[in-house]
This record gives sequence, C-alpha cells and structure tokens, in this order.
Amino acid sequence: MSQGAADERLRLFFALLPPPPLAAALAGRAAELAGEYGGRALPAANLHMTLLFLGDVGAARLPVLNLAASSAAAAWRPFTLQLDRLGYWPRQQLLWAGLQQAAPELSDFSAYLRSTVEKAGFSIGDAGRAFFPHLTLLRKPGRTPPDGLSLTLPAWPVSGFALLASTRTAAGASYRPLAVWPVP
Ligand code: 2AM
Repeated sequence: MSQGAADERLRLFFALLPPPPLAAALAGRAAELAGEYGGRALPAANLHMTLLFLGDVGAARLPVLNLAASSAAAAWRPFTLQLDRLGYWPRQQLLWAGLQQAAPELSDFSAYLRSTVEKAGFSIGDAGRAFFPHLTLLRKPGRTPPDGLSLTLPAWPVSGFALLASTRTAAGASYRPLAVWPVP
C-alpha cells in the first residue's frame, strides 16, 4: 500500500438504504418536487437515511470500525418504517421524507451503534446534533415548499444497514457503500 493510501481519509456515515422499488418511488417523488419547486433532486442511487454521521476517518481504521458495527448489528431488533411525511428545513434548504410516528427501534439502534463506535475509539461528526430520522429528497429548491405536502409510499421493512463514504463532486455528493450488514 502506498503512503498516500495509508493516509487516506474518508468521510463516513452509517445509513439505511431503501430497497430499490422504494428508492425508485422516492426518487420519482423527488423529481416531481424539483419540477414544482426547483432545486436538485437526489437520484435513487443516493437516497439513504443516516443512522450515524462520523465525518473524516483514516482509511486504516476501517477494520476496527467494521468490527464495532458487526458487534452492534447483533443488537438489531427488526422494524418497519413508514415514510409518510415531507418536511423542509429552511436553513439547510433541504426537503426530506420522514416519519409521522416515532420508530423506537430505529432511534435505539442509532444510539447503540453510536455508543459501540465511540467505545471503539471513534468520535462522532457532530456529537451535539440529535438524531432525527430523515431521508433527503431535494436540496436548494428555488422557492420554499409549503407545509403539508403529501407522501404516499409502501412500508419499508428494514433489512440492513450500511457504512457509506461520501465524495463531493461538482454535481453534488455521491455515496459509496463500503460494507453492508444484513439483519434478520
Ligand atoms: P443531510 O441529508 O440532512 O444533509 C452524508 O452527508 C449524510 O450525512 C447525509 O445524510 C447528511 O444529512 C448527513 N450529515 C452530514 N453532516 C452531518 C452532521 N454533521 N451530523 C449528522 N449528519 C450529517
């Protein structure tokens, strides 16, 4: 391995990836919203729900991170999500899909993953930011979307989580799965 590769830093986060039919439906809704309000709709391949954002991590630490995530995966309890809410954050200029009903298994798992990863020596990207489950659909709309936009989608039986690396490009960020943990 070259010195450059050993020193490589990756912008990492753990996320849930919607199954392809749901991702396609979400991307369709995102494109519709971009048609109405402007902005950049995320393509299906980039759609995800962040569980835990780490930020920059040295590539050499990936094996330890993978081990920590595998041990956290053992605590997974199965759950299904219903994405049935659209919201808009004006400061981030971000339109997202989320949940009307809290999903305790999801927030419990995010918290458990966080404590496992912290015990393994990793720091969390923005430790003060509370976990708020959402899936970004659209960035920087030209006009502010109104409240109460509808979202009707099939249920999402969550079947695993992934570790993703984010790369910024001129066309926006793109996300590359580095590892996936299927769960029962
Ligand atoms: P966003 O979609 O709300 O922007 C990759 O950047 C993923 O990590 C995105 O889902 C992004 O959320 C999230 N993310 C980026 N910075 C973050 C931070 N400081 N804390 C928590 N999540 C963050």
